[in-house]
Amino acid sequence: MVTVAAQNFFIEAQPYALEFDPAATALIVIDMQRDFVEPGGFGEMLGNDVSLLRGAIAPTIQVLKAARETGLFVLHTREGHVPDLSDAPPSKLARGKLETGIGDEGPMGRILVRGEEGHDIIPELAPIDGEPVIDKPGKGAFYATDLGDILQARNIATLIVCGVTTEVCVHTTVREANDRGYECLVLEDCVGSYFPEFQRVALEMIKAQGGIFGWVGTSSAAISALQSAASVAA
Ligand code: C5J
Repeated sequence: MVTVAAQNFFIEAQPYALEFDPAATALIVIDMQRDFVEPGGFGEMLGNDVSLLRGAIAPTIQVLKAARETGLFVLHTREGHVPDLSDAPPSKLARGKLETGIGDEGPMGRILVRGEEGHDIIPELAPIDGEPVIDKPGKGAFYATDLGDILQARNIATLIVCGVTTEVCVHTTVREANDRGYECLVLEDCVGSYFPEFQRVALEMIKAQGGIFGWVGTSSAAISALQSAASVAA
């Protein structure tokens, strides 16, 4: 791993290239949990085809590798609740009138409950030592978490965002981050939705109107920018 220098680089993106300082940039991987990506979890209980999310895994592995090699700060999030569900609003528990819903026993343990198998990040994208894992009860990663404090302590200004689902937890987090002054780049092939139309429109919404709440790019553009930063720092 190299130590990143305080110097600016560009990532090709839409609506225009995003200037970033690797020392002030973090990669955040949102909710790549078994509950969303594997059969038998929350995603499937909602009636979704979870295989639709799996396309985001391979490019995210490559982005994670490049980020780690560049010395970028990497964080992960997980959506879930404490075992007594006291951090889950009754409205969330009731939503969908599910036969098997949040807190109920499923094939990977209790659905969306911390400490259960389904709540784990998938092994392909497992965090390594030093990478914070933010446990969040909501869709946004800033709500009821210490994410804001962690980012501030490191003077982070830019977030590169991967994860699921594009129109729910990725969107909510990016909107929260944008309102707090962060510049967010969402990597289109590293985010996934159960609904192809939502994927397309959610990405359009981010970059529309001059980048109303962020940028959209690709894993290959991000990796090549990170590699340039790593080669300068080496
Ligand atoms: C959802 C998420 N879709 N991580 N959560 O309920 O997007």
